[in-house]
Amino acid sequence: MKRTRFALVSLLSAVALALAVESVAAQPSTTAELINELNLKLLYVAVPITLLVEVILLYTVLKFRNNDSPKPTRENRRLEITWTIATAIILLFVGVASYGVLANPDVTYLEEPGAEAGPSEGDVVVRAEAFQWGWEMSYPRENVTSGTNIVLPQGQDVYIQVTSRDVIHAFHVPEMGLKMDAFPGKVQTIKTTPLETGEYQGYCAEYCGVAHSQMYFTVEVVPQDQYQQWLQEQRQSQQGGGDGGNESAGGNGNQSADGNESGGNASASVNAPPALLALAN
Ligand SMILES: [Cu+2]
Repeated sequence: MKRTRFALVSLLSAVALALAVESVAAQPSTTAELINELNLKLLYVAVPITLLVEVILLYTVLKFRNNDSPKPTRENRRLEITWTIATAIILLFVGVASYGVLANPDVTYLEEPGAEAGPSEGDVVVRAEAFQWGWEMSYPRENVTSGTNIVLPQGQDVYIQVTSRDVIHAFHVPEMGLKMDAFPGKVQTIKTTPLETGEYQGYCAEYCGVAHSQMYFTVEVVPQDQYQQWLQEQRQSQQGGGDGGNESAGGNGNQSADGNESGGNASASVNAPPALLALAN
């Protein structure tokens, strides 16, 4: 009996330790930070439970391996109350920790009026429009399009409005913890704050036809001043065309070849051959 109680006490201590865990190493975005911290916390709870179960299992198998006439366990109210309470505490911790992350606007952003303040003056609004088979990224506030490349300033609140032109796609940037379905005729918003500069790979995460696997895009996080400079360059190079008429915003199979300084962008949108297009229709 003492042994069991000892095991339960160590389990509870491990859970308490998990609560005190310091934050994970630098994360690409606030969203990734929230998700990865929760993952680590849950791991701190799950590992001791797994070990406890495995140890009891091994002990039982070894100890009773030659026991042909086992005696049934007698009722032990104390033990039953202890493990009920321990389980309740663990589940409560998991529930509260998960809900805290799920309800955070950087993980689940709700656009209900009054529920959550929308993008303010200095925030970045990006529109990510998916189509068969590629992406058209644009900055509606700046009247700028950027092909399949998104450039974001570090440390600034970002709102990505995900939508689709045709079928259901999904916007997914695993490293930054961003994922959202892209529905035709519906705009769903992701809110996040990029924390680390760098280039992050994104892709379509909803099977949408023959060239689905080529629906790549990149998210480039740069310092604020570099972002402003990039924006300025885009505005200047796209001035002539105005809304929608510029060279990087063609309809089907656009190439986004507007030699911007982010160069080496290997993920140009898909130029689907006519045969593939015919297949899909
Ligand atoms: Cu797709």
